[in-house]
Amino acid sequence: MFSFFRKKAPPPPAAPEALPPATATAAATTAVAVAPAAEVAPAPVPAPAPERSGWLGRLAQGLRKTGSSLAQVFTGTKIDDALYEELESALLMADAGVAATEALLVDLKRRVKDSKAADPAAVKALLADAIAELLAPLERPLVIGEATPTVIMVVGVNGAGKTTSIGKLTRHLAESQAKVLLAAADTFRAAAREQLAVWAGRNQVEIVSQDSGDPAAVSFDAVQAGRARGCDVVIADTAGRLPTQLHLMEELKKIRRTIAKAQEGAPHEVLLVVDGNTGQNALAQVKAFDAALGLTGLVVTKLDGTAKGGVLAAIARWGAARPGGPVPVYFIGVGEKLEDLQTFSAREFAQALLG
Ligand SMILES: Nc1nc2c(ncn2[C@@H]2O[C@H](COP(=O)(O)OP(=O)(O)O)[C@@H](O)[C@H]2O)c(=O)[nH]1
Ligand SMILES: [Mg+2]
Repeated sequence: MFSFFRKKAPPPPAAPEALPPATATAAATTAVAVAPAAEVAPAPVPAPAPERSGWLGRLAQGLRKTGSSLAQVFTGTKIDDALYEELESALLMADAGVAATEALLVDLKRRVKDSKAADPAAVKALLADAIAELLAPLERPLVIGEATPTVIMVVGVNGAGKTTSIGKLTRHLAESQAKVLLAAADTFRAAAREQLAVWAGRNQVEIVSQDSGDPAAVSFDAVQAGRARGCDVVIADTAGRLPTQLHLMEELKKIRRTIAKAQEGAPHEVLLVVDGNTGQNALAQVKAFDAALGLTGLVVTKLDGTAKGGVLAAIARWGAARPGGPVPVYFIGVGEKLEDLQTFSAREFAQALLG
C-alpha cells in the first residue's frame, strides 16, 4: 500500500452564525493551511496491504546480488577478523562507500560485543539492525496539504525516472482525492511533454504545457493556475540534466526562484529522482543537486534491476552530517508498473538488502 501524509488545515475557528452548516463543512475540508501549531495531526500510515509483500519480494530480488554476497560473509563458523574484512569488502562492493562501511563496522562490532553474539548468524541479524538504524533517518513521508497547493519540483539526470515517478505519484494522489495539476517544464523535447500528457490523461488530471517555452514560465503559469483552480498539489516535471552542466543547473535555480514568485513558500518540495543503478554516482548527484537547489526529498528508482542498494547507506551517512539533516527518501521504485512506487521503510530495506 502506498502512503503519504495528508495534513489538513483544521476547521476555521467558530464559523460566523450566519454561515449555513453545509458551507462551514466545505470550508473545513478545503480551507487553506494555517499556522503549523494549530494543525491537526497527520493521519497514520495505513498498515501494509498484501500488495506490499509482493513488492518487497521484487526489491529483494533486485538486490539479490548484494544479498548473496552479504550472506556469504556469514556462512562460516567463527566471528573473527576475516569475517569483518569480508563484510567490509561486501559493503564496499554494494556501493555503501567508505564512510558508511566504516561506520557500520564500528557499530556492528559494538553490537556484537554488547549482545555477546556467538555465531555468524547472530552477527548477520545484528547487521540488519545496524543498517536499519543507519537508514532510519531517511524514512519520512511526503506531506501534502500544509500549503494549498503543495508545489513539488522534480529534478534529476536524464532517464532517472522523473516522469514515470511523477505519473505514479499523481495516480496515488488522485486516488486519494487530491486535485493534482502537472507542469510540463521539460520543454527541451516535445516527446517529454507528450509523455507527461499521457500520464495526465491516464490519471485525468490537468496539465499546463506550452509548445515552445521557457520552463520557468511554464512552472510559473502552472502554480498560478493551481492556486486559481484550488489544486492540492502542483508537480513540475523538469528536463534531465547533469550537475556538471552549469548553465542547466542555473536554469533549475531560475525555475525554483520563479515558482517562489508565483507562490510564497513554494516550491515546498524539491525532489531528486536518482537511478539506484548509478551506484556511488547517485551520492554525487544528491550532493550536487542539493548544493544547487536545497533538496527536500529523494525518489530512488530502478531498485528492481541490477542495483546494489548500498548507496542508500552512503546517502544516510552523508545526510547525518548535513546541516539541516538528511534528505529523506520518500519513495523507491521497483519497476515500471503503477504499484511499483512505494514508500521507503528502513527496516524493510535492510532486510531486503541482506537477502
Ligand atoms: N525497471 C524500472 N524502470 C523504471 C523505473 N522507473 C522508471 N523506469 C523506466 O526508466 C525509463 C526512463 O524513465 P523516465 O520517467 O522517462 O525518466 P526521466 O528522463 O527521468 O523523466 C523509462 O523506460 C521508465 O519506464 C523503475 O523503478 N524500475
Ligand atoms: Mg522525463
